[in-house]
Amino acid sequence: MKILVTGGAGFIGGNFVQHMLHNHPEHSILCIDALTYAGNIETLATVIDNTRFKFIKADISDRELIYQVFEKESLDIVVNFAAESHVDRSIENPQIFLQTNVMGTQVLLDACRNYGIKRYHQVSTDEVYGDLPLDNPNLFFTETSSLHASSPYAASKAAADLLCGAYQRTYGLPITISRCSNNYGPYQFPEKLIPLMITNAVAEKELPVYGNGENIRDWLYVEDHCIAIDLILQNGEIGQVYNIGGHNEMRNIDIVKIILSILGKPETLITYVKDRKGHDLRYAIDPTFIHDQLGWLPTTKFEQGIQKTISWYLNNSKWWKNILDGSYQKSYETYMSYMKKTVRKA
Ligand code: NAD
Ligand code: TDX
Repeated sequence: MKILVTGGAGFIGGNFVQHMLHNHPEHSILCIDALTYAGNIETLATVIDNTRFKFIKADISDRELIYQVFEKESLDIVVNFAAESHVDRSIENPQIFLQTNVMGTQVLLDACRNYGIKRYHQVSTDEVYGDLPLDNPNLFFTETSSLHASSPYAASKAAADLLCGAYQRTYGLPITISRCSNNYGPYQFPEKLIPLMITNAVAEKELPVYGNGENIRDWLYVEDHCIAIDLILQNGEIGQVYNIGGHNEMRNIDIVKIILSILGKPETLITYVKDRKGHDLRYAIDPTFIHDQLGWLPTTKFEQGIQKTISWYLNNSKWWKNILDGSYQKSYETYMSYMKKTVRKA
């Protein structure tokens, strides 16, 4: 099978590309990514020479270019990770979120209609359900919970999900959707809670905790998310939404304290700052459906996952330091000149 992975130079997409190439020698992967501020070709360093992997720099909302890609490559499956993904940025500037997350998804769906694919999978988020109260731990999001997006980011993801559902029903497109809780692990851009806290703690900089730090997120190790999507591609039911989460709810402040403790840094680095506008209180996924239907369960416990993640950031400081000093944005040109060199040699 030939799989198009969009957004593969980002955090989860990059982990998914590695997961698929490693576990499925029968598949080849074409990755397209616009290399926005969140995309980093260095995330794909371990696969760039793989003969079953190819990278094209492209914006999913560029209809002409995307159609050219579909025309040229005989694609079987599309997995759409490409998105503007940071809630705080969506509060500052919602426009690009609608452009990429909604219009970009529509271009991909239209391309799938025109060129025929076996499966389109939309990578969505639990944020489309809004939030849950802090004082009722028995409430969880299920696949039938109603959509109540709080941030422009969440609204754009919910809009894309509705579009996917509509294309499935109206045009019979073979679509599946997954809605996952907060991911953590290697290659996450250091603007999100866990990598920001790790990299700031290493540098002994302040750790900004929004509000009182009591908001709750349901953390999932990124490899477990990749395994779930892999299973949905293999055995998922067309038209179905799958919630993915690990029953691993934690308060932000507790996460920050764990990171400081593992790194041996003082809690005096914690700085309480102004709360995020519209800040969702609690996310919590009920993963019963994907467990019953596809046998999926998360395998990495938080205690192991956070140790592995911190070790990864300590052992790969070049990856995130290149981001912090901006030099990662020159990596694509280096990659291109490397590719030209290998073509000339051949
Ligand atoms: P990320 O920001 O790390 O990566 C996004 C990637 O998409 C980047 O490589 C970026 O260059 C690329 N991209 C952005 N706009 C593009 C465009 N117009 N065309 C092509 N590529 C473009 O995001 P992530 O955390 O890896 O999230 C991946 C997907 O998973 C997103 O759809 C997100 O909504 C969803 N999700 C993320 C989480 C999480 O905790 N990170 C949880 C649930 C769902
Ligand atoms: O500096 C910070 N301080 C802080 O207290 C940051 C960056 C975050 N926070 C809080 C806000 C949230 O309650 O930590 C929590 C997690 O924040 P983010 O890492 O920004 O994630 P979140 O807003 O929960 O959204 C994430 O999960 C769902 C991803 O970014 C989304 O792409 C995904 O859909």
